[in-house]
Amino acid sequence: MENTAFIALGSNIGNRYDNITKAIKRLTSYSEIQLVNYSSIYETDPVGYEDQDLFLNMVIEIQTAFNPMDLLDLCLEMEIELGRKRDIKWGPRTIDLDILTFNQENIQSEKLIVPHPRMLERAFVIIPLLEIYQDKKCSEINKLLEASLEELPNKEGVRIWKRKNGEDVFEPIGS
Ligand code: X6L
Ligand code: MG
Ligand code: MG
Repeated sequence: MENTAFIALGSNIGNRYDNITKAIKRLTSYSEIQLVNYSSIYETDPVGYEDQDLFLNMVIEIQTAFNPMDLLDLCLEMEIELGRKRDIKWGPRTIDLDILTFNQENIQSEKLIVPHPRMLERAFVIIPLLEIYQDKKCSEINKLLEASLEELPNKEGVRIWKRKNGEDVFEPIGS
């Protein structure tokens, strides 16, 4: 498990919580993937295409033996398994799995760009990601994330929905 990746999850169709937890369970059912950390779940106003339902968004950190392309293929396969149809650009989806970072690598291929090119422009990504990085006390990236967040409008469009360490404890891989 030599690689560390951060993945953003989002859902705004059907049972959003079910979709997100199913995706995490399926991803981590592979022996090549281990869940290291996860954020709280946030309910977020849709961005880009606004005439759609509210999203649930969160970020997970994994350790993986997969290479970036195999991880991407697995994510796309899992999106289809969980019923994702791609019709409207930026439209509603049962599940969206975006690779945010893969180690410290810079990948510029046709299929995959990492770090995710728009991650620093999206409060629904930065806020949960900051939660996990704060746990790691990684101050350089924390500062970048905090500075990026400060620039963004509509941070109030990202509201805590299920707190990781709250009364209503969230169990992404079941008990
Ligand atoms: C100007 C123009 C500013 C476009 C921003 C931002 C476009 C984000 C697309 C943008 C712009 C996106 C989610 C979402 C989408 C999600 C929430 C996208 C692509 N995915 N809204 N919108 N959560 N809340 O996961 O991210 S579609
Ligand atoms: Mg996305
Ligand atoms: Mg995506």
